[in-house]
Amino acid sequence: MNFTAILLDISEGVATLTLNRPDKLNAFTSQMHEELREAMKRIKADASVRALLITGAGRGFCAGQDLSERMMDPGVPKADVGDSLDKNYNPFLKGLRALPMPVVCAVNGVAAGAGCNLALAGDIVVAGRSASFIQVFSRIGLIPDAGGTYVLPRLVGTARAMAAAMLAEKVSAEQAVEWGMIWKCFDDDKLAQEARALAKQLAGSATKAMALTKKAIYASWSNSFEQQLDLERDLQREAAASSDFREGVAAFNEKRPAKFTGR
Ligand code: T3D
Repeated sequence: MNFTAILLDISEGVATLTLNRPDKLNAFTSQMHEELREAMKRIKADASVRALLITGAGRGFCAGQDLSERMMDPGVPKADVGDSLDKNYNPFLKGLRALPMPVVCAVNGVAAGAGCNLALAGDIVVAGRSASFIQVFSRIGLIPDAGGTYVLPRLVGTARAMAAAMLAEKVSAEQAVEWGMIWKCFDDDKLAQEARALAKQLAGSATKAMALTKKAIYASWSNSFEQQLDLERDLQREAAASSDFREGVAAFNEKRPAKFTGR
């Protein structure tokens, strides 16, 4: 499959997935979803990939579902948006959560609707200073989807999540950092370079430990303290069985930088 609605580049251990419909602020179409499915297959199958970077082409990150695919022309059966979530958005978001490597989202402009919640699905989210986040759904009579009602209150608390969802006000990148919704923001002209450097740093880290860290931290959202301690014990056993653990300890004792291989 040739990609047009997205771009996929794999180099230096980093897969960079760029949403590529800049004239429509990278709104999701069925074709884009099809290409994203294929891209995720390729990323998972490529053992050289140790970090995923997601960004948008042009002035936006992603404006959510392309609403021209949801025109309600008389006589045309209504799209079943539940089916669209089941078939497109939810598997993609579950795939990102389960991906055994860090996912960095570099939000280069407006992130609205499902585009906002895709941005928040990154394990580490960075943004350009002029970027913004909008839970735009209420403006068109929908509820936040693509994980928004799960992730947002956990990141920023119920009060902010509820107001963001009901009022659909723009949250600036700086405000998002202040709220703990994202990790950092950078000057717009530095974002691509900073995000790439971050993804490369992660790609050179102990990938197994990264994958297990993300598993543990997300599991903590629904675990008790006791369950979480048990999970840490189990996952730490797995991490300690990796050659990267041996390398990390050897490098420390030999006073040299570790050379992690991701195994
Ligand atoms: O249906 C299902 O499958 C269920 C899943 C739903 C998930 C969802 O994401 S629902 C939410 C859908 N998204 C929206 O409602 C956002 C609509 N867009 C906007 O509100 C604004 O565009 C923004 C606030 C994001 C940005 O505003 P602004 O002023 O910076 O840009 P603009 O001029 O509105 O947009 C630029 C172009 O992109 C424009 O096209 P044109 O006129 O130049 O040819 C605009 O129509 C197009 N565009 C932006 N968002 C969408 C879009 N076209 C189609 N669908 C969009 N979502």
